[in-house]
Amino acid sequence: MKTLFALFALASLGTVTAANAQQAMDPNMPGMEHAAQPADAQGVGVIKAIDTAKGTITLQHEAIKAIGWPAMTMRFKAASPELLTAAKVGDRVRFGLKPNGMGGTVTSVTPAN
Ligand SMILES: [Cu+2]
Repeated sequence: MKTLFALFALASLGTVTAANAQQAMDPNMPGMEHAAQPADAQGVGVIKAIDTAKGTITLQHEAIKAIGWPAMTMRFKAASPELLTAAKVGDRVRFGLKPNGMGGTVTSVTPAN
């Protein structure tokens, strides 16, 4: 009887361990999903164009090391229309960016030196 109990205990222990391991590697876990989401990045660049009709801002930005982007000029979507009136073409700005593949959405624009 003692042996049977020991075997049972061992078997349940093995089951629990296997379940934990599986859960830890499940990418659909809420915690993992959050971790996989790209965080906002910060960039610095000069505004080359603003299109209030399309809601876009073109920035000649410096390299953004946090997300591995080299320096380049590109057009971004603006998160809100207010961002497009916060600065003007030719201004050097610090901007918040929600990257999405090779593009992204600018979430903030503040003057930079
Ligand atoms: Cu770019």
